[in-house]
Amino acid sequence: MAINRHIQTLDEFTIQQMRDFPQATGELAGLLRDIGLASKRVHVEVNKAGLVDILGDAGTMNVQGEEVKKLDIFANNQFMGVLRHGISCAGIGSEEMDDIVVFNDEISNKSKYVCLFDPLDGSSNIDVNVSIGTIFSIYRRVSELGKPATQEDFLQPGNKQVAAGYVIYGSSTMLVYATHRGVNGFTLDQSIGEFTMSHPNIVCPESGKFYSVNHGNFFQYSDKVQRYITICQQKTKENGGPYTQRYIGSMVADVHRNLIKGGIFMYPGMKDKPNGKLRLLYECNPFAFIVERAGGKATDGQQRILDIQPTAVHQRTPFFIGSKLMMDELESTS
Ligand code: P6P
Repeated sequence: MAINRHIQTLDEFTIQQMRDFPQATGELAGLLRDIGLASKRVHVEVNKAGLVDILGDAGTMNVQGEEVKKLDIFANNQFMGVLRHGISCAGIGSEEMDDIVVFNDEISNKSKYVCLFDPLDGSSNIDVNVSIGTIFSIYRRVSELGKPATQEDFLQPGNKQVAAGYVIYGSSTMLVYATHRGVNGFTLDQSIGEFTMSHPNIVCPESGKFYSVNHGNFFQYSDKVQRYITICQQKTKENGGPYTQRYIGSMVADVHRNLIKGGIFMYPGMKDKPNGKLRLLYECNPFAFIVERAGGKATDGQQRILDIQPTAVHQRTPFFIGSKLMMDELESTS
């Protein structure tokens, strides 16, 4: 008997979402389609890294003072190109670009959304074949439609995000995105070149066994964070453990695992870097939006990530994210 197992593609899903909201204009569906297209192009390059001359440094430094890998630049150009020539985005901010880029053409100025990207997070892992990812954040503009987007469109708190997501280029390529309606995961089916629904209605387990942190910085962390890490190390069967320390050094891979299986990821502030390393707008806000939609929590150690009022595109923040009960235990650690 033929199995009529219709697997919904990303485009079919976003169109279905529109049917549920007759007032929807289709711009968000179009924006997600554009991001999916650029992600497929990045997937092709990432999966042949090593075969062609795209490994290694591009010989330039980004605004963070980090060596820029050639794939970083390629990925940034893919997202920039697709969105600039689409009809759903008025401008983008990116880890790879010093300032926001306002597309400022007649069609783009009428678009009601702006996007922020980390086009290829974890790029230091490219040369050693470790999973890397794209992270994106989508806001409705606060500036006047018909005119160019402004800085204020990009400096909104994370709780104003319309949608957020990531693509993980790993053993398979998956696109996960969240709206206020929930979190859904789509795996790239290379036989048809489409992202297809593989993880509907993702829920972050209330607790888990994974804790993710760079132990090399242990003595740079606050006493509270050190005490919580020690608590994790001392967990036994009797009190919800034993825990496993898993830290890939690629945030998309670490947070994705903890989202699916339960766990906590921490990039705390340190004595010499009180705001830590990770960027608020295009790394922490998108993941905080996704994990909260899935039932988890995300803070900077003091407040919800999503409530932080940004002041600069590339600002950093300490970052704690994961299963609700594990985050509660961290917060209650004295
Ligand atoms: P560290 C990758 O460079 C990244 O931005 C994140 O993907 C990752 O979680 C973090 O930095 C790793 O930083 O200092 O532990 O190597």
